[in-house]
Amino acid sequence: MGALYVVSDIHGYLDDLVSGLRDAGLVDENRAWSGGDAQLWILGDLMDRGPNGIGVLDFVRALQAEAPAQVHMLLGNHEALAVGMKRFPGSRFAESWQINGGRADDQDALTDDHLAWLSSLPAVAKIGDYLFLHSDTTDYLRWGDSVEEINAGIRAAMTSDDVDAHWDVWAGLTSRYRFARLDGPEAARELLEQLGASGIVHGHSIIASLIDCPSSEVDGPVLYADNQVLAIDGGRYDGGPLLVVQLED
Ligand SMILES: [Mn+2]
Repeated sequence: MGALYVVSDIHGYLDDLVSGLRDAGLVDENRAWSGGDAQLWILGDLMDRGPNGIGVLDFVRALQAEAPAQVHMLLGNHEALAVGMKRFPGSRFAESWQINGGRADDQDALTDDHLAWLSSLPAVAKIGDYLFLHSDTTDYLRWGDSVEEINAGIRAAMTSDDVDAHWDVWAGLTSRYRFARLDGPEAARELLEQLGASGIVHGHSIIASLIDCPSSEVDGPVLYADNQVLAIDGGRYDGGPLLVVQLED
């Protein structure tokens, strides 16, 4: 396998994403894929909070269309929120959207094509010995006992007409800090054993909140929970960096 890169929680910061990928050699000055056989995994939350969620969404989809074996995207809670808002207007999603940085310009620009893509995203992935998740939670196990079952269960919920099924995805992926608690290392060990991997990589909970410092002081990913868990969300919307992280074997 070629080099492996992860980035998460873009939240509308298109220019930061493009320059981060360019610095990593993954895209060229025309925003075209230049990463060869490298793999890029985007761990969710393209939209909301920041300035240009739809621009990020369209850029990621264009890059994926250009290099489908190289560019991959996981479902984040903000993707679940955007789909829930669009499909169930006037439901309880509206209040969550309001308090979680939802942006009307993004939401209004979502097409059926966007929705179909967002609803079909995998929620978890196992790449080599790594387990990629958006959220630092074990709630994924509510949808299945294996990577395949979890993804099938969440995809079924995301494509169903049942508002409660959608809500459960949003709620499950919104929970956090499971691996930062006192028994976090044990929870991580159990999840890794269950899903057959040896290290978790996640976004969602900003690094500043995990190590108790301002986001402006964050300069790289943080390994915790007995070195089993890597947090990569630098907290761009909170004044931190958008981290494009190359993983080692
Ligand atoms: Mn999130």
